[in-house]
Amino acid sequence: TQLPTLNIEIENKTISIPIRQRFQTIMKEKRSNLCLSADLTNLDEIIELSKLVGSNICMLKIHSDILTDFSLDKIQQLKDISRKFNFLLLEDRKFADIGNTVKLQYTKGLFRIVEWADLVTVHVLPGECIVQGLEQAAQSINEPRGCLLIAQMSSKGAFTDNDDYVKGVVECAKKYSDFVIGFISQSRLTTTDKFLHCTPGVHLNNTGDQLGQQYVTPRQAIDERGADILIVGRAILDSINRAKTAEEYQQQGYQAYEEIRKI
Ligand code: 5IU
Repeated sequence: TQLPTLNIEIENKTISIPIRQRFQTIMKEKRSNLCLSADLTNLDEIIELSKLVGSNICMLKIHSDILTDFSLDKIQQLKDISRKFNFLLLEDRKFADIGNTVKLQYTKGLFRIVEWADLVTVHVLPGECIVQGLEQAAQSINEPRGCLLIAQMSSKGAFTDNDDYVKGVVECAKKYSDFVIGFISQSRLTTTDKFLHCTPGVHLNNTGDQLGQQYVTPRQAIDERGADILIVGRAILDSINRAKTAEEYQQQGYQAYEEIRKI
């Protein structure tokens, strides 16, 4: 079954764009490979922040389960802003259960993630059934949906540092490549450009935090860790001028991306 595409009107013509292509178009048009990780607990604040940095980012990542003021109305507002500024919304849900359960977690409960998140993150620990469950659920929505498979993690001592595990994740991505548009990774996993490699653990001034996070610079993330997309949280959130810092990460990130990936 074919996943739905987003219909966009350009010069009175309706053009259908699948999510992978849409992501790549956004990156090129906005000259941005920056994903802001808005790990904030207030959705009103995220909404304000998304207007401030909307033109600098290609994606906004949130954790809806840390929000103290979540409502479907407010998340719709965020979705509208993401359309206006042309960035994707990623719910960093890190699904990790059996197919039937993730289907419910994706569509039901307070958050009804499938209704607003363009993309979600997924652990492949349960096997390919997790992707099957999510893909099935996504077909109930008449908008393009996709996911990023967590292949590797940035934290110290991560059990994803295992070649067989990572190989299995890549195989799964290839098998479900309509719905899986890329990875959360710490190295280049495929030779084709089909899968977007999104890399967290990026900071210009720090090397880590007190809880196992490990940082590299934007250039290192692209050059040494094989990143296409830089996922940046506290480097921007904790800075004195979030807008200016976001612009710096956008510029440095995209310049390194163009040079290193030769796009
Ligand atoms: N994140 C990581 N590392 C990972 C994965 C996800 O840091 O391996 I998978 C998330 C956690 C947080 C964001 O939401 O990316 C990074 O935030 P900071 O840039 O503030 O460390």
